[in-house]
Amino acid sequence: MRAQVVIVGAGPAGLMLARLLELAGIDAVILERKSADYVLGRIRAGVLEQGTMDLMDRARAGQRMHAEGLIHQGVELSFDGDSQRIDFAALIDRHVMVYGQTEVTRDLMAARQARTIYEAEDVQLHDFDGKPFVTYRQNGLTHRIDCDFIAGCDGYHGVSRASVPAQSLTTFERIYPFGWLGVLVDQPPVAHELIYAHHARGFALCSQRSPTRSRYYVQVPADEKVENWSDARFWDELRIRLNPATAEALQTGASIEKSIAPLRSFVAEPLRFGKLFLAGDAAHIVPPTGAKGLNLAMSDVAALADALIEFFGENSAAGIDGYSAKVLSRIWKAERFSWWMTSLLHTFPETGAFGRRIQRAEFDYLAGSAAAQQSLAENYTGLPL
Ligand code: RFL
Ligand code: PHB
Repeated sequence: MRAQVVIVGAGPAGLMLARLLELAGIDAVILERKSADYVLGRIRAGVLEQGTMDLMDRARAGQRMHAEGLIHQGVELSFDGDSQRIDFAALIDRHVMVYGQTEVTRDLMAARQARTIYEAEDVQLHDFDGKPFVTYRQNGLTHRIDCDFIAGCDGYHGVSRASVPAQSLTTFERIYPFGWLGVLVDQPPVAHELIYAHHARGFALCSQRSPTRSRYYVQVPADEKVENWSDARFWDELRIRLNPATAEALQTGASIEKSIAPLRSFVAEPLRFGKLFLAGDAAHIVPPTGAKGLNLAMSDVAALADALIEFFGENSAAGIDGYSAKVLSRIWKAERFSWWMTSLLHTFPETGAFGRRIQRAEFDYLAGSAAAQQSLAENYTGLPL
């Protein structure tokens, strides 16, 4: 088999890239290790930046998002019970949309015309410095696809970044000593907007998926086990960390999903190795506090799609040559913002009394400064692509 581009991974990055290439008449094949149902079963991000919404429209997959997504004009931050709303609309005339990653994935899968090869085992990348090809196994048979380029959109644990010789790659990493325990529940959200809360016992987040489905998180130690958390224990802990009026209004119920995600900051450099490109979580990880992971994956593949379209359409390598430097400059800004939001809102075992006073001062500065709020709003709603 032959394709112009082989995309490894059918997460949001791989599916969006495939769709943008398909609309430009470029023949791309996706190889995905899991089944389509498995990919759709992952509960992850929930907030879309304007640039991601625009990209869904460009992919002609935005119809349901516009009908069902919830536009949010701001978020609430709370610190030891004191609240501050950050009004995106008034500060910078922008907004975000609450629409789950699962729905984005479903819409992109539905829009795609060409075939995605699911349950492709043992994907291997070959000769990406010369004449690239990819092999995989399915039903006991090994298949080979020759191609012009390979796009590694296979997430943090994928094969693409792991195929690059160690001496060609520099990585930067910060592992946080905590994770997020998340619960999905079929109850109306406690508030119209998201609430990010700092409490002496740790961070909490009130998010949502729809007017009848909510997503809540609490910070837990990195080695915590989900089995230790009954629904009752989760709701009790969440209530403690919210301010009293919010805790009172919280509507609880049986969880329909409960899991712990570790928090990590990670960047690989560069993001091009001959005919291989990395994009999305394969290239970088942010802690979820800034709601940037999915959005960064989308902005990477928007740039990569444009570079490949320029290469095939105009026979110009300028776009692919510039890809790595271009996206890394935006990636590092999102890394900074996610690290900053995480630092402000979580409790750190090593921080001590001095560190908590600094966090409090940061919150008070934010509450009293339109400039500081504007900076948060600008980053949260998404820096220009
Ligand atoms: P994905 O979504 O991980 O998709 C990668 C795909 O590649 C497949 N794959 C392979 N396929 C073939 N061969 C191999 N060897 C392969 N290895 C892997 C995988 O099965 C998968 O289908 O990466 P992508 O497309 O770059 O998208 C990135 C986003 O998914 C990610 O940034 C966000 O979901 C991050 N994230 C969150 N972001 C937020 O903004 N808010 C959140 O609340 C939030 N929660 C999360 C998250 C990420 C999590 N991970 C990665 C464990 C919660 C979790 C648990
Ligand atoms: C979510 O709804 O899952 C969510 C929202 C905002 C975040 C992280 C996760 O910052």
